[in-house]
Amino acid sequence: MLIGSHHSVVVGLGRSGLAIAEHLTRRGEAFIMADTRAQPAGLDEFRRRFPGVEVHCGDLQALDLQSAGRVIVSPGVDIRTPGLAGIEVVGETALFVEALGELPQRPMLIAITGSNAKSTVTTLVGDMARACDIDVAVGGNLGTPALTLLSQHPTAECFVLELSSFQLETTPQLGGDIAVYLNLSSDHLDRHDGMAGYARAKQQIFNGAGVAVINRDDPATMPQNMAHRPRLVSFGSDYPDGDQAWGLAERDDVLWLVNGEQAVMAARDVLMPGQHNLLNVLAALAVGHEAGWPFDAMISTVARFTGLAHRAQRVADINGVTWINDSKGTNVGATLAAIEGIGVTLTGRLILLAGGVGKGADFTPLADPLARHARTVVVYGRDRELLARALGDAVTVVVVDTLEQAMQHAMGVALPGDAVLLSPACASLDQFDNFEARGEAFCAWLKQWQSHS
Ligand code: UMA
Ligand code: ADP
Repeated sequence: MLIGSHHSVVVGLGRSGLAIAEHLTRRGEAFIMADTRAQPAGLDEFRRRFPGVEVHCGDLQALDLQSAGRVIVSPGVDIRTPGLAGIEVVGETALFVEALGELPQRPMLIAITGSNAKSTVTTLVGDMARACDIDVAVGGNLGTPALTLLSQHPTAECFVLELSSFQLETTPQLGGDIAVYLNLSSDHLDRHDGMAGYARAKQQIFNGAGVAVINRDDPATMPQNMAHRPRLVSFGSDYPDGDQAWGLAERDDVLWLVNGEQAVMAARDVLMPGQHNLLNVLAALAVGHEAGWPFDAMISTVARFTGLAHRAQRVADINGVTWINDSKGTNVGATLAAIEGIGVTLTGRLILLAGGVGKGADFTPLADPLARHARTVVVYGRDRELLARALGDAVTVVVVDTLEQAMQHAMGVALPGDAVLLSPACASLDQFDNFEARGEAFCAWLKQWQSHS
């Protein structure tokens, strides 16, 4: 298909593609929609909503993308796809940034990335803003595309965006007033030519940033671009040095979240379990403080925030054993944080349930913390043998087929004071539709078990 330079091409007919299509239509800009699948799910609806727009389905090499005005790709589309490779592309977030700059009064932009904890911190920051009576719009990778947020909340004072590496990779100049980089661990390596490419994409969070909020415990979160130095604010698990730093400190046997010398709130008032969640709260407080929001409203928001479903959520207490649903633990970094974060809080030991699709990850970093905190690891699903081989020298490993069998085994071996933790370190797709379905199956089985006992 021949494309004129006055036509943009939008690739990916999903949520981002629809948001881009609506945005370009509002601006009266001509575009063609493309999707590499022969029958993308939203095709009929798209044709109904955009009757005049040409749609191309299938191989992108059939399109002459070189001559297109702009090529705008959805985050799920690999920029190395044949036909796209070598062509300059932007993403939906880049269009959002452009549109934000055209507003008469530019709202505040808070951008949050990291391998793990993005959704938790983004949601908490959004809740804090609302508690401070800020007109705020919250979305991005969390669910609602940034351009949709902008059309729904044209007068918002503040946008809080969760951004994935895929979204950052196609956003050359983000310009966040506050840019937050929570942590880096291995994930999505198939999309970024390995760890270096993944880390490079994440660093784009700092392009044009005013303030960088970084993690002192994770040096990979430091801005690397020497040509642009945002002001640094840090959080970490140690005692913070100065008022640009947030951390943890014990005072009279009580653990506090502190900002420099100032004790801000007691750790026991944080409802989400585990030390990793204290770090998440520190990051959110640091953001809110930089945004100029008052402490009292932020602290009471934290004290009400129970966390998101499927993220280290306590879901049952049966005969003194706590059952924790961390089904969103789909990579080694998340499971590591759950083991360390929850393990230290127990009087007993952990029984970890792990397994599914390992995405080629190296599971050996889990061995040491499991040796310290676990009674048993029960592995199930497609990559159970890989997990068993990586962990078997450090801890007792039991191999079963399904999550339900893993739960049955855990029920038999757990002692009062223990916690059974579902944090699979793997994707769920071999046995479930998604991580939510896996977490719901875990909770449903527990309910059924409780009603029969
Ligand atoms: N498509 C192609 N070719 C491909 C891949 C996809 O044409 O090679 C097409 C599909 O046929 C489909 C469309 O692209 O029609 C889907 O686009 P998409 O995969 O970019 O998904 P969206 O619906 O636009 O949702 C995206 C994010 N999805 C991904 O990054 C994979 C959503 O994050 C995000 O909420 C949404 O934009 C709004 O910003 C989801 C996600 O899984 C939750 N994110 C990853 C994660 O959190 O780990 C990064
Ligand atoms: P994301 O949006 O980055 O996937 P979520 O908030 O959905 O982040 O959490 C994903 C997983 O990461 C969950 O298993 C959660 O328990 C775990 N997690 C939460 N906080 C941290 C942290 N500070 N470090 C590592 N993992 C974490």
